[in-house]
Amino acid sequence: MRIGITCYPTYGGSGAVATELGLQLARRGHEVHFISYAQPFRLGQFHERVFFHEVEMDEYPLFEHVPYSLALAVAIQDTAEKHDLDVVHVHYAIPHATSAWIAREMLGDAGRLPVVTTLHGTDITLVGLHPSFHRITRFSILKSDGITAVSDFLRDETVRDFGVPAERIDVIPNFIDPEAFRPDREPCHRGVLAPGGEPILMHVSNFRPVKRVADTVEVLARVAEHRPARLVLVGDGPDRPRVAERARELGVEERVLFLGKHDSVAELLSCADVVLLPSASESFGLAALEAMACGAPVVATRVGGLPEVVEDGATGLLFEVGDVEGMAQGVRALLDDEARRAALGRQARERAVECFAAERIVPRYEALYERVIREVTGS
Ligand code: GMT
Repeated sequence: MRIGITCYPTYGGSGAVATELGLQLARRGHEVHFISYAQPFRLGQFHERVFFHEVEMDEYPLFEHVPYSLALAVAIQDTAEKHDLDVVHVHYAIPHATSAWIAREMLGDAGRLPVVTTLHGTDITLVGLHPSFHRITRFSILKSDGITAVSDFLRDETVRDFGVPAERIDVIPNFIDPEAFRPDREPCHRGVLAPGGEPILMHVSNFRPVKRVADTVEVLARVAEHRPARLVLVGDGPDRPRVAERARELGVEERVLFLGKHDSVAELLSCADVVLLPSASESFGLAALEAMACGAPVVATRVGGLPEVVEDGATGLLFEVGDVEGMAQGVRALLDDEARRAALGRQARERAVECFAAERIVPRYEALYERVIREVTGS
């Protein structure tokens, strides 16, 4: 099939998932056309069947904000016509599902273009609830020929808050490439990340308020009262200054390493002894799955879709949002009992491979594309 994919190219789970999906589809023989305002951040490698189409936009003095949704709609229509796309798969409903609907309307019945929308998280649980977006998000989701959500939690939120019938939503979880994310990734950076050989706590995110990154520093400070430990923070975003300030206030800035944004998080996650994900909300928590695939137990919050990824007591530990004392005690218990920590790490790897490997999940997207193409075009 010839598949168009639209996503946010910036650092975040939805862009990572969309990019990996495109690469996996290309490896399985499909032709993949990414359509976005910039090259997706994980699309570094060349692949003979992967193409990137940049959305062209013109600044004009009259515009306070360039109407990206319209430019994207035209780019989708152009790419669909020039490359005879069989289906367009958009990730994150706002504004991608709307742009895809406009493109399909402009193509008319002759070029009837099936559209699949994947809901990722805050398009439903936060941004989409805003009065400026709610009605058009609902409209655009319902106009999609196929709808997926990355967790049962997110499907249920979509049913409750947007009135989308449950039977229209396929739950297809996020996935990982178990060869890319694995415990023995080389080169190993432990010597750099923890020169004194201390255990490594790690967190990966875009440092937005919903991630509660400062809680990772609170956990580290409590653990460090009893034993050596380092906290490696991967990523960057609006909360980074506040996190650095909290580390200074708690007197642990020497134990906290800010690494900034990295595309190769797999090499880093495979150095972690425990990965922390204390989010206030997560529809899935791709970072938790990537950590599990790298053999790291995950200490996270019992919110959203995270309990569908992290099995409490088996592949990690789950706590209420803000329970930094509980998380610190959980981390200490794991670090004080290496056999148990390693066992949870092995079980985390097993669950990641058995339940969330690309070879299990990607065929579900292929089957969905084939279904909507049959339903829409009759062929
Ligand atoms: O929803 C967002 O904030 C954006 C998105 C992203 O691009 O990071 O995150 C969501 O999609 C990820 C991939 O499906 C999920 O793993 C994240 O849990 C989800 N974020 C939230 O629900 C806050």
